[in-house]
Amino acid sequence: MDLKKLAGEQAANMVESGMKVGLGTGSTAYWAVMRLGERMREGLDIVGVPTSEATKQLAIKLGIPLAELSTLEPLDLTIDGADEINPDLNLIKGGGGALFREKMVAAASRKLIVVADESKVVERLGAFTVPVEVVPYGWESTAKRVAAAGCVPKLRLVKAAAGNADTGAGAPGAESAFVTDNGNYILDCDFGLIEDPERLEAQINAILGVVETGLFIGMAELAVIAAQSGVRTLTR
Ligand code: ABF
Repeated sequence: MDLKKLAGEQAANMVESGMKVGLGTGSTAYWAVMRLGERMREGLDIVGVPTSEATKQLAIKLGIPLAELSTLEPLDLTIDGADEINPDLNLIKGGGGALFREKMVAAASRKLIVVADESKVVERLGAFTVPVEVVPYGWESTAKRVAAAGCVPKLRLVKAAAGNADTGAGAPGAESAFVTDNGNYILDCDFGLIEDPERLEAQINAILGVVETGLFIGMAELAVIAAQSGVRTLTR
């Protein structure tokens, strides 16, 4: 049984015609968007705001009408994934690199519904490193300031699919910095298990050069969690 599919589709079935919906990113939110596309073919009438270029392309392929966040907010609800979910429904997100737009869309939504398989549910956040989006200019200096907050920051890299035949730059498999949809870098920061996620989120966000963190505090209203035993919902 595909637990991500189960969770994503269950959340998509909560959407009603006339709603303005934030469309999440990642392999679980993927199934929610796919189900919304299917429900549209059955007559569901919604408008969506994607949380990433990847989700935008998926929504266009499915024929889900899209609008700019600023013209549509407040949204009725957003359905999105997470990397970790604690008992207060505080989250670590951004493993897919979409944390900034995900947080912008979630903040503009009346309700954030998180979809995940049971492996994402934890007692304390932090086994998954905290993604921190930073401006490329002076990122090494920003990384030092973030490190001073008590972590080991690592620049997220991607492997070049193939070298650039014209310039010869970057042999196949060469690594370069991952660049977000917003043209920024990501530092993956290992803080260990986090005692006070709310305090840490504020502390990191105050650091010069930091754009946003993957700590989502007090934003999720509901989590749809799929396990082999079935689907359950968690509330704050
Ligand atoms: C996205 O979904 C990200 O914020 C998060 O990293 C990811 C969760 O991964 P997946 O649903 O693919 O397991 O929202």
